[in-house]
Order: sequence, then C-alpha cells, then structure tokens
Amino acid sequence: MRSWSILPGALVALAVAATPAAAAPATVPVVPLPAEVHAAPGTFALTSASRIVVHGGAAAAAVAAQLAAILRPSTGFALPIVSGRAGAADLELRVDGDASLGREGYRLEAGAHGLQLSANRPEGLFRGLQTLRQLLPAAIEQPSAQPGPWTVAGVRMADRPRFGWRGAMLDVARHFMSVAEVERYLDEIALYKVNVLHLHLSDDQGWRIAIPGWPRLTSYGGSLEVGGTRGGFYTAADYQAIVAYAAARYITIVPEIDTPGHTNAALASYAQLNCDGQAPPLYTGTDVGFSSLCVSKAVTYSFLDDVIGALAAMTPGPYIHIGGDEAQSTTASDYQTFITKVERIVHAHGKSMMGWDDIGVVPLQKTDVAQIWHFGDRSKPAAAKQGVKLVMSPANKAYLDMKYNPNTPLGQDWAGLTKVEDAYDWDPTTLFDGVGENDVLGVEAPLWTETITDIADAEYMAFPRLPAIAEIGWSPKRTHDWRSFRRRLAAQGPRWEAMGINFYRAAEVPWPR
Ligand code: NGO
Repeated sequence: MRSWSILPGALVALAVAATPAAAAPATVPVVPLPAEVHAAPGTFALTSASRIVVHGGAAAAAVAAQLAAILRPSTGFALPIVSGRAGAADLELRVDGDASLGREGYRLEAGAHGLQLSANRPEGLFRGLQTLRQLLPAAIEQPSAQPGPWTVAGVRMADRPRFGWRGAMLDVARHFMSVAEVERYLDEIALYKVNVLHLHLSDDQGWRIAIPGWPRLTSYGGSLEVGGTRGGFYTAADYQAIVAYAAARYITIVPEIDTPGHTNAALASYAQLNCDGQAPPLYTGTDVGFSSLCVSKAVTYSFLDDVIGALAAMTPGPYIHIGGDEAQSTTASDYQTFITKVERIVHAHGKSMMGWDDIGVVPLQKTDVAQIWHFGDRSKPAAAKQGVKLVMSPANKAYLDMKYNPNTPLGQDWAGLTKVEDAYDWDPTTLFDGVGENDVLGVEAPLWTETITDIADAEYMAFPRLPAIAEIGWSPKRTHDWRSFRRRLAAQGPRWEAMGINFYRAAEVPWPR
C-alpha cells in the first residue's frame, strides 16, 4: 500500500508562478481541508529520539497525552511528554493565546526545524492534532509497531472552522448502541473535527436513558428495538461516561427526547401518559407518525419536567433537543400548545431548546435552534423567518441512512440515493432563499438506524459521507472542490483500514491500491 509520508505528486499542486516557492499554496491529504496551506522547505521526521514538548497547562498536556496514545503503538517510540525547548526531532504543542485563531483554530508548521502545533486554546490543539495525524503515513493509525519512516513534508498552515456546529447524530432508539459503540463513533468523528454528537435517545421503538422516578421507561420501554431484538438503555453513569468521553474530544453531546410524536415507548411504559389511560403495546416496526403524548393532561408536563430536568443536570452542553418532527397524531393547535409548554420547561432548566424544523410553525424564542431536515422547497423556513438559527441536515444530502445506490444492502431511499458527491456538493447558505451565513450555525449528519443494527453498519453508511459533511462545516467555501475532496478522501482509505473502520469503497473515490 502506498504511504503518504511524502506528499504524492498527484496531491501536491504547487502554484509557483506568482508567489515565492516557500509560500506556495499546497494541497495536503487532509479532510477537512485546512483554511490556509503553504508548502515549506524541508521534511520533518519523527524518530526514536522525538519528544512531545508541551506548553500550556493541564488541558494542553491532556491533548499531548492523546497525541502520544496515537503515536506510541504504531511507531514503538517512547515519545516522552516534556516541557522546555523543542528540538528538530520534537513535536511541540503550544497554547499561545493568539485570539485570531478563535476557539478551535490552530497553526501547524513542519520542516527540518521540527513540528510546531500552536493554538489559542487547548481545543484548537485537539483539532490541529487531527490534521497532524493525517499528515503522517496512514500506518500511524495501526495498533501495533510498524516500520515507518514517519515523515511529514514541509508545510505551514493556519486553520479555523467556517461554522461552529459540525455535528453527527446517532439514533440509538431504533437500534440500541452500547457505550463502547458510541465511544468508537466519537473517536471516528473526532478525526474529522466534528464537535457535536446529537443522541436520539427516544422514539416509538425504545426509550434509552434512565430517568429517576420513571423506571419503566427503560426496564420495559427500552427492552426491545426494531425487529424485536433485545434493546438496551444508558444508566445515568453510562450517559455521563459518554458525555465525559465526548468532552475529552471537545465534542458537545446534544440529547434528544423526541416529542410529542415518536413516543410509543413512553406511552407503552406508563398508561397514565395516554389520553385514554390505556398503554399501547411495545412497537418494533418502522412506521412513523402514529403516537402522541397527551397534550391536555397535566402529568405529561410533570413527566417532561422530570425527563428534561434529569437530562439538563447530566448534560454540560447548552441544548436539549425535543424532537417535534412528524407529529401527525397531534392536532395543529395541540402541537402549538405542547411545544410552547415544552420550550418553557427547557428554559426553566437553563438550556436552549432545539427541535426539528417542524417547530417553526410555533412562535419561538431566538435562542431556540431549528434543525432543517426537509428539502425541496427553497422558501425561507418558518423558523428562520422568526430569526431562529438553523442547523442544516437536509435529508437528501446529509442523512447517512440513505442508500448510496440501489444495491446498498443497508439504509433507506425515501429522500433519494446519496452518492458521496451528493453528500459533498451542497452549501448550507444557498439551500433557501433569504437564508445566509448568519442564519446558519452549521451542519449535522444524522444516522437513523431503522436498518442499522450496530456500529459496523453505522461505519458503512458514515464513511465516506460523514467526512464530506464535516468538510462542508469546517473548510472555507472558496476551497470547495469535489475533485480535490475525492483525492483527499481517497487518502483516508488506508487510515480507515488501519483503524478497522468498516467503510464503503465508493467507486467515485480513487482509493489507492
Ligand atoms: C425522518 C424521521 C425519522 C426517520 C428518518 C429516516 C426525521 C426528522 N424524522 O427524519 O423518524 O427515522 O426520517 O430517514
């Protein structure tokens, strides 16, 4: 297999004409493409004498430890983490308070003088570390010692994201995913600088999060999943472990309890939540739109206050997602009453409310967030007309559960077939008339799991399309270019092999042999 230790000719586009050679723009095999990349003289080589030299407190030291944990197994080098002066064989990590880089930006310089990664915040170091990994040969991701050499071609880059919200969503309700599976997904999305993981924690087929005072939600409502197989749920400790694992990767967890529809698992668990007082049976099919919480009953809101209160207490991030989609069994006026009350509950627990774009028909507060999933109509979404900010997840581009082509063994096709190029070729600021850069918080790639049973299935649908959505969210619009992207994506293939990721070898991508 080809190694990327030295930038292969096909990937290096040196524009030498107008600029001096040392400042020429270069293309690197990195996804998302960094904002500014220049070729620089020399080559950096990681050797058995290399150290990780860190400046910047405990959080920076933690990023250094994460870097060491990636590099030590494959290189077999000791790579001690030290402070002090860095030499030509060293990797230097520095928090230097350069505010122009923002919260997540970083600079990276590599050459014969060494490799320096600097950032305004430790978070920027963590994002830059993902770039550094991708500059090293793919074998760096192997779990056991490899021969090397471990070189990085001379480069100088400055990078920061276009959007602050670059999300992925996992539906753990239709098919449950264990804590270990969610953590694996967190590791995989972190490599592409994704900074939000939205967990779809409840739906008709299962309730996946323990709520004090409502034990049947999980013991009964979480017992099954689509197809009737055994489900599962997260205890508070499980959920907190996921939150902490995400936080160590500078990823914010956004928990979703889908309401007022998509609630059969809750309705089946507690008869009193139903308007007629009768609990329906558990549901393991894949229809949508048939369930509704009882909008007129007081217990509905004490229930939601307990649920949202428990989630808010366990969730450091600022958002609670309340679903709001496909409430076809709730009347329009009940829907309005319900969303208004739930919004008040979310705010009372100190969080902002997020919902699918369906919530736009209800008067909202400007701190609320609407997640766009509908597509096809260019007119300004109702939520945006109210000044509510949008996260873009148009189902025909960003839904990772759509099939790649008619032969894809997993997934659905109700929003169309989504090739890798389709997932890449769109812009969140041109989807709707009158919706521009300032209306958009960012992008998110949802993975619904009606047909996805475990993390290997999830990987097959997410890779290579999740990196496409991640690049739309991170890289400057001026760099958007499918031909450049597919070449850089191809360079990820050997990495995914080294990491054991079950990716789809899309024919559109020129994978190295
Ligand atoms: C829709 C629906 C989900 C499905 C998904 C499948 C939204 C927001 N609600 O998206 O319940 O799982 O499609 O693609």
